Amino acid sequence: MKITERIKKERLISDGGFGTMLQAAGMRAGECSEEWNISHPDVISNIHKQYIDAGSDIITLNTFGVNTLKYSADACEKMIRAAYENAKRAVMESGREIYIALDIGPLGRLLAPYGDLDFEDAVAAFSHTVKVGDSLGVDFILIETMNDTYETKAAIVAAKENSSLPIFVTNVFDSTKKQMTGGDIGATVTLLEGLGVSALGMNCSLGPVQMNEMIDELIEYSSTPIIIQPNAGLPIERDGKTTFDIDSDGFANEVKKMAEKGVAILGGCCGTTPEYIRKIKEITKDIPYSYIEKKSKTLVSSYTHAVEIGDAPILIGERINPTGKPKIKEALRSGDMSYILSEAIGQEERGAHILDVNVGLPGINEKEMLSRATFEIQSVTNLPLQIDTVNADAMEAALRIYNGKPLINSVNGNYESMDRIFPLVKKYGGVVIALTMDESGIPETAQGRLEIARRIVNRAEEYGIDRKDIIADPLALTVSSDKDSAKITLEAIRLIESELHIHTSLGISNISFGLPNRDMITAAFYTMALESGLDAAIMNPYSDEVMKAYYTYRALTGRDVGFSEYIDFATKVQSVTAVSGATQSGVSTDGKSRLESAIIKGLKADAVNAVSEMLLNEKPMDIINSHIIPALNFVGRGYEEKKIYLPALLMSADASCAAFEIIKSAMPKGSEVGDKIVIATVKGDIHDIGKNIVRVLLENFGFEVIDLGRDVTPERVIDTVLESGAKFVALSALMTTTLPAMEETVKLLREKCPDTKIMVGGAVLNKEYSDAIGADIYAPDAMAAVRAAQSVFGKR
Ligand code: THG
Repeated sequence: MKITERIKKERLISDGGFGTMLQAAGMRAGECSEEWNISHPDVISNIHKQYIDAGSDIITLNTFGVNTLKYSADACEKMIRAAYENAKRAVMESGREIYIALDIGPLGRLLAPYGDLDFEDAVAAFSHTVKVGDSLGVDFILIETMNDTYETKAAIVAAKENSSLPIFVTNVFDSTKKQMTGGDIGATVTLLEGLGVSALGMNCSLGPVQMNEMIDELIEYSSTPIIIQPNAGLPIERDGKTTFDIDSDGFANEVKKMAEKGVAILGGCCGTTPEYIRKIKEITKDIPYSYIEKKSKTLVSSYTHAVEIGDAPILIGERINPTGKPKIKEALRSGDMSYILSEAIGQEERGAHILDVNVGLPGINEKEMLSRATFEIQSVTNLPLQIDTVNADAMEAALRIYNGKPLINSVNGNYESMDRIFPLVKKYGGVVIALTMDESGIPETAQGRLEIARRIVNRAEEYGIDRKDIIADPLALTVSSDKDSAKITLEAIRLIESELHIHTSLGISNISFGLPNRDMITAAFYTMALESGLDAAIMNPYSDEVMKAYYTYRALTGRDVGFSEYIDFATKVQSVTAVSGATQSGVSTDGKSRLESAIIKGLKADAVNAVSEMLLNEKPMDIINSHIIPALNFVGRGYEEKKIYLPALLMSADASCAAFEIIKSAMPKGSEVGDKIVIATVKGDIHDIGKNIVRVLLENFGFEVIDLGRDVTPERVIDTVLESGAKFVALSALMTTTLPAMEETVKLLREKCPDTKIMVGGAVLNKEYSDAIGADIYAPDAMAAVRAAQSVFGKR
């Protein structure tokens, strides 16, 4: 039976930590574990066998780290083939129905714009692994230990394009319930369900106790079966060895609660041996199982969070649209993104929840421009986007690189439109706005518009698209040419919601076209529409009248507890004269604060322009000290307070770096001497994302960083420290298997360079471990690393 059918009927048990077993079998730190598929086939096969004997229904190929960014395509293929042969042998010997998962882990590099790996290059690397796995006959694809939603999307797209196997995805959350690049549980579930995975959940990094605290939230969002594979608790250091703090009985007791909550697949990650699997099999065997309940929330997402449509009124900012806006037209024609990016930020600051992105203009390449705009806008704002185009190629390009589940504007009741757009929705995920019009135009009656909405919902269902992912837009048309148009549109809103039980949107600005003082009519219409049940308005967030209607409606309908939002807005509106346009509300035109705000907002081009102007009458060092450093500190503080996420921190670093380059060329040579820091990912570890992030930030805070890269021997670290005279060393490790190499490096440093400060960090480390191996400083994240360096060098 297919695994997707099995998990409808019963809970399954997966295997435990493979690295743990390999280490026990004698693999040394730093060895390529997948190479063992070829050099030690019996060892690998025997590990699978032990898990099967312990009760695993699922075993995972030893292919976690195999990808074409690390090894040649040929070497990858050989390792995957050997992994499959080893697993197949264990399955044949067992005589049981065991599912074999092709295991895909992270590539070990960060995607652009935060890192340097292009989205399509990531897709290509994953595609190779998928093709090989698919040809061998695995039962499903397990994309695991993912900590960046964008990379996860690349892996899923690769899987869908090269195979029709079920896709399961597990993610790594930290103790604040976020992925490394900021995605929370809602964003994760929304993205993954949009892409149509068959199971989703979490693994690694945390133990079962911490994961149990997150499972309720996972289940609240998910209609997809949940898979959980915790570590055997948190890592501890004992006699030079890494162990974990929960034994098999403690583990099983926690996992039991997960089974009771309805988790479909249970297993383990680092530190969990066949003993752990045996215990969870035993303890869960009599717990009744039922398939996860279907949820009906309409959700879109950005890389950080999900936005629900259908609960509170939603504001969709309409300003990134060239219609009637000469400035945007000019920006699009010249390819200058900075104006568009400031419009994105300005609308976010004004309170928009979602941003519409429309760059259609005669004479420009819309496909290229829309995907570029989508990519750049999602790098400077946390808001979900609404991709708005009638060009299907442009739509596909933008949906592909969008980091989340977008709104799609739009389909209509014409079959040609639906048959073009729905396959894209199915492939990339999205909530679609359904315009109630077709080849014959817009029906004059509300009933006519309802019938088109019904047709669209039915057609979507044929494509496997749920009605919760369709939002009907019965079209607001200007009242200036038809006195009944507002009335009919509002009636259509009511009719559609009561008959079809789907949510609605309207472009409310349309209603006032051709009339004086448009905002007056638009705002009144908006209130009427809300009262008729409108869920989302495409609107101008700079319109005080419309924003007043929004806050007032929330207050009067009991949504604004304590009237706090109303009071906040009302007092602001009183003291500010009309705000119109991003130049006033977004980026200040004043030279000084312009650089600071450009860096804070991560606007690179703006930062470069600002700094070039400033250099005409300010000293380079003054610009650094009075503008760049304060801006970076501001962002750094926001990150520490969890108001800003890692990608935004890196965008700011990037903007400041660009500004810094300009300043450097204007500075007298040799006038600046940085404090030196040697940084390395330890021997055996090829995951250097964390290390790269720390390097970028340290450089941006003015330190001179000597980056030794990844898989660095202790000897090389020592030699570099001695040669350079650096007094500070930063070491990172991501895998438990390389922790011994970190300890060795620390030991050797202590011996040969006793006056050097040693800082350590990485996903598997914690303070206790850092103390146990004798490091001076444990940095839980990149900003903490900067703060530590500042305090060591007396810069704080
Ligand atoms: N439904 C859906 N999508 C839509 C609409 C809708 N997209 C387009 C439009 N209607 C909503 N977006 C806009 C964008 C701009 C304006 C109005 C609606 C607008 N522009 C002014 C003009 O044309 O004169 C210029 C405004 C200015 O610069 O201040 O009003 O109904 N699904």
